[in-house]
Amino acid sequence: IGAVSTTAFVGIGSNLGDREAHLQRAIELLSAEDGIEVTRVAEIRETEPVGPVQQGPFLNGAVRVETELAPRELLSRLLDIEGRMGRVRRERFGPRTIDLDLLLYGDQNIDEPGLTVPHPRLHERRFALEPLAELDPGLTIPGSEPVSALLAKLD
Ligand code: PH2
Ligand code: MG
Ligand code: MG
Repeated sequence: IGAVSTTAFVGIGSNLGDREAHLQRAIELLSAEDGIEVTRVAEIRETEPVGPVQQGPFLNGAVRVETELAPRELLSRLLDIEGRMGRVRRERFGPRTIDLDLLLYGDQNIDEPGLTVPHPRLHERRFALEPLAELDPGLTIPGSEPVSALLAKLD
């Protein structure tokens, strides 16, 4: 009660199994967490896999949350939900049933072992920037540029 709340953005993705069900379930579990309120959900989109691994297409989305949790605690809830949903970590950047990434936490820039915010690859990833722009068209990435400008550069 009375805790200060911060607006944060979480990216979600899946490219294994019932991808849509995984995204919906992840959003439900996020909403059910104490200290996290999901305030807006971006449309889910199908995206071609980006990165070094050949794999199937993703469904990607993002949510805006209001949270009383510190960044570390929020991150650990995301990882906990991934675990509860049965995510098994195999190769880096490889296929996954569910991926919850902390994209932005207020206007903070954080660079600690295991916790980099804004997400380090956000700037180059259309599949993360587009849902962010939908959630908040005027959003600027702390320490960087408006999401709209970053998207324009990817064109
Ligand atoms: N996640 C990755 C690697 N590549 N490609 C798309 N389209 N969507 C993702 O969520 C994604 C990816 C590793 O986190
Ligand atoms: Mg990811
Ligand atoms: Mg991840």
